[in-house]
Amino acid sequence: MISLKKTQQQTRDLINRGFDRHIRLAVTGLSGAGKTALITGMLEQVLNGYDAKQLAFWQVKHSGRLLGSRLIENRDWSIPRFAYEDAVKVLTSAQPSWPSSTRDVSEIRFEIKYQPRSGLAKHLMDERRLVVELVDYPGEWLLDLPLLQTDYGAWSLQQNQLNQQAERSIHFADWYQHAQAQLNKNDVADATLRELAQGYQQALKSAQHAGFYNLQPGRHLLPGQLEGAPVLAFFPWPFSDQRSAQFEHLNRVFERYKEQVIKPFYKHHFQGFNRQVILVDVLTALEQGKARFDELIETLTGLLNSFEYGENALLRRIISPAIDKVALVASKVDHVGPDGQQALNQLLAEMLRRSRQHFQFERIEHELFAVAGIATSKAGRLSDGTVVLDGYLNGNEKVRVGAPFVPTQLPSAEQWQQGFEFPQFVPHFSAADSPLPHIRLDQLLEFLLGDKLK
Ligand SMILES: Nc1nc2c(ncn2[C@@H]2O[C@H](COP(=O)(O)OP(=O)(O)OP(=O)(O)O)[C@@H](O)[C@H]2O)c(=O)[nH]1
Ligand SMILES: [Mg+2]
Repeated sequence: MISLKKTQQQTRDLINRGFDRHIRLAVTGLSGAGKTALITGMLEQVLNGYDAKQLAFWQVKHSGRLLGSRLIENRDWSIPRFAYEDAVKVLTSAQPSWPSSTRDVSEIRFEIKYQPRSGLAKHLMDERRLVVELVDYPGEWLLDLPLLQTDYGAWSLQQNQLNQQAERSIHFADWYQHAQAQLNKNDVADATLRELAQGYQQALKSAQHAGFYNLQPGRHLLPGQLEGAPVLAFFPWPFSDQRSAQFEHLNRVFERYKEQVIKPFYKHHFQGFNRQVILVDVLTALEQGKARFDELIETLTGLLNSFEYGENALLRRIISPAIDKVALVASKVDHVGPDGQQALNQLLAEMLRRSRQHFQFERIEHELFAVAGIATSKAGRLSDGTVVLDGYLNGNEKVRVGAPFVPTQLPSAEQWQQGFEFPQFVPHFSAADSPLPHIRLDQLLEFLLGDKLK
């Protein structure tokens, strides 16, 4: 005889399964935007955020319905697991530092057990589960996405124009001169093409070092396992006249790069993601000055354009994503005070105006946030009303600085002339500080996961 208890358990399992939810979240951002730190911070809060006050805006936590969270095994065992524990270890070691720049793709999954807020489900069972998957990857590789929408000829013309711009040309002028001289010769050996590709790679690296953002192809900057592979042996055709055998050859390499490198990457790692964080380091771009700041806006707009969330979108054809929510996030906001964070929100809205119009049109829910995945400073107000930030610069040197100014709109010529500078606080934690402090991750979690935790 089947016991009543067993029947109840089976019913509960069935309902649980029926109600199980799944979110695959892509954290998207250029190199250095703060993806790895954000993922680490989110895991810190989800897994160890004991204090509901610290997570006041994450409703499931604040209302006491969160039963627990834990890491679970990845679906695909051939993909490295995101090194969460290592990240926390370096942040809280005797000489804390940031996790290093990401060299390869990794994934991590966690599940959240919670009590439903109300309604039918509450009577039928005690708990539900939400599984969340996060993907981390080197930001450089994101830069290849727009290549899918172009061909070699058009891409070359576009890159040539870009590389002639005043501040960029410093890094590319020598290469163009050399490339034109070499390609004008009658016989161009394969070795010459390889050498020119390497030269272009060096020019891109030098531009990256100088703070430029629009750097394609991304695998030139971080080839990973493709170091030295023939599929990377291309560069923009440096003449406006595109009729030549070499052009045709490079055209074929370019198409192979799209087919064999870019598409598989997005197919494997961005498949089935349904929510997206677009992370932007606005503060560093402000520090870098107008030319780089404008380039960041152009690069992001181009990128978001190729993500095209609507019907005929390119990525829909390749990986069929069904994105229903996008968080537009300014990162590292612990370098400024609360007013500055507010301003950053508005500034980011301006920077992404064209993309936001697109989201609006496609009816994709999107919201702006200013967050710090890991907060290295504490804001305070002095008796005279001055807002200050306390933190550490260069290891053990504790400092207090006035909260810096952040423009709410695209800066004026005068503001660019004055320039921007923000304090570079460093992590100063110990293991006892876990869960590490954050700024507004609870609001971000609520936006990204809240509707699935009701
Ligand atoms: N103060 C502060 N600095 C941050 C924060 N997040 C990132 N940073 C800084 O920005 C750097 C880059 O952050 P990452 O998280 O490695 O950036 P990423 O997007 O993963 O970069 P790639 O792996 O190179 O694509 C870190 O080394 C820190 O110096 C933050 O929340 N607060
Ligand atoms: Mg990273």
